[in-house]
Formats: sequence, structure tokens, C-alpha cells
Amino acid sequence: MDILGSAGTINVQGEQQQKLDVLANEVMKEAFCHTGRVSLMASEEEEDPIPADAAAGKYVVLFDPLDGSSNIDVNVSIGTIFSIHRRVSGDGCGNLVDCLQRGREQVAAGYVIYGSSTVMVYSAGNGVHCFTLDPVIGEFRLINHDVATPRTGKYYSINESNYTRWSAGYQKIVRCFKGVDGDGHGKNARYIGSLVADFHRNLLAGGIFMYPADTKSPNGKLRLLYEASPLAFVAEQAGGAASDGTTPILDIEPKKLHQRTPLVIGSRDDVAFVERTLREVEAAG
Ligand code: AFP
Repeated sequence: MDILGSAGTINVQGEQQQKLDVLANEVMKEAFCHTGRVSLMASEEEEDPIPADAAAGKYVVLFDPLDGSSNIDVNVSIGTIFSIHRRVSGDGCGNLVDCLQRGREQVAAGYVIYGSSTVMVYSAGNGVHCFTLDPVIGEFRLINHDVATPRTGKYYSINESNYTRWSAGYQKIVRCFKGVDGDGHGKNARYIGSLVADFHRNLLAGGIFMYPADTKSPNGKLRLLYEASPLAFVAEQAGGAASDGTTPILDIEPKKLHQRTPLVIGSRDDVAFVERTLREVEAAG
């Protein structure tokens, strides 16, 4: 099957699409339409909402079909992220209003990570549960019930090559995490470059992932509706936290389908430390 390498197309985010991005997008759309429960979908790969099934669908699904595209061809873990909302509009298949709901309104959210095994993690607002794919029977088996993420983590995950583009606050935070400034957190660095993989490790082992705004991406790089919001839902349900640096991700009112946001997500005390330090550095001018 011809599934590796570039598709030779550019998506709505202005990024090169891989063949697997395109395939994953088609598979997701087909699978959600097949359920007969989804009226409208939105994909990180497509500009506009995608009508599904007007008659039956009570739900709206937003998804990043393949997160971590640059890792596909080098055999590093990648994932799929999904966010499910109740439909709020009345007519037809629904419209943009159904997609632009706060993360707090999600009825369920989660992700699948394709790594050394295939694991699905989801929450429907009643804890976080992990399932692993058993390829022999073709079903997901429950492996981890009611996941609780550590309050403080041993890892920090950030693309440090952006250091000179960050605000003074983030530069200080990373120096603290390295143990060269402040009270010597002395955390270990881990950065995969697939959000799902970095998030999943930190969820289980404890840690913090950050993708701040910088001078190249003044609103951050990651997408609120397809990446930040669903993972924030999972993080909070596991006892962690997620913020854009000042506001909880789940409280942000989305204005645009492909809106970007800075993201700080993971162990609760570490996220609180980041917010506190940003406030202090800002106040000190
Ligand atoms: P790609 O899908 O283009 O590889 O981007 C992945 C991603 O959206 C997210 O999964 C990563 O955490 C983040 O971007 C990595 O971005 P940098 O390459 O700028 O560190």
C-alpha cells in the first residue's frame, strides 16, 4: 500500500500533508459517519466543518486525524486526538456554532497513541481510562482504570530550540526546570515532537508539556479545538491541569475553527508553578 512519504499537498494550516495524514482523515470521517450518531465533524486537515448525518446525529466531533506527522516516516510514536460535543444548533447537520464550544462543554475526549502498542485513552467526564488494542481479537482491553496523574512531575517537555524566541517568563521557567535558576526543580527533559506521545508519557509518569507563544508563532503553534482542548479535558479528569499561561484551556471561548493557543499541560503543581512564574516575571517588568 502506498502510504509513506509526502502527499504533495498543503493543508489548511499551511503544512505539508503526508499520505498517512490524508488517509487517516478519510478513515476518521468514514468511521464517524458510520456510527449514525454524529451530525457534524471538523478536522485539523480541512478548512470547514464537514456535514455527517443530519437526521441521527446528536454529536459533533472534532479531530486531529494524525498528530505528529513529521514523525511518521521515522517510526516514532504518533497519535489521533478527538473531542466530542453535544450538538447545540437545530437545523440540518449543524454549523460552526456547534464546533466553537468551550472545552468545558465536551462530553468526551481522548486520543489513540500508536507506539510500542496501540493505546486508547479517553474520558467521558468520569475519570480517565486506558485501553490497549489486542490485535488477536481486534478489540481494545481495559488496562488502566481511573488514571491519576502525579501532582508534580519529573519531566519537562518543550522544544528548547525556540528558547531565544520565548518571553523572559518561559526562559526563567525552563532554567528553573533545569535546576540552574530558582529553587532547583532539576527535572529531566523529554521531547518527542508528537504531542500525544509527550502528553501520554507525562500523564502516566508525571510531567509538564509546554508550547508557548514565541516571536515566530505569537499565538502559539497548537490548535485549541483539535489538540489543546481534548487533552486538557483528559488532563483535568486525571487530576492534572492545562492552561494557556493565564487561563484554563477549558475556559477559553473559541472564536475560530483553527484557532491556535499557547499550551501548558500536565501535573497540577507544575502548571501552577508556570502560571505563578509568568505572573511574577511580568510584574517585575
Ligand atoms: P506535526 O504534525 O507537523 O509533526 O506537528 C506536531 C505538533 O503539532 C505536535 O504534535 C507537537 O507537539 C508539535 O507540533 C511539535 O512542534 P515543533 O516541531 O515545533 O516542536
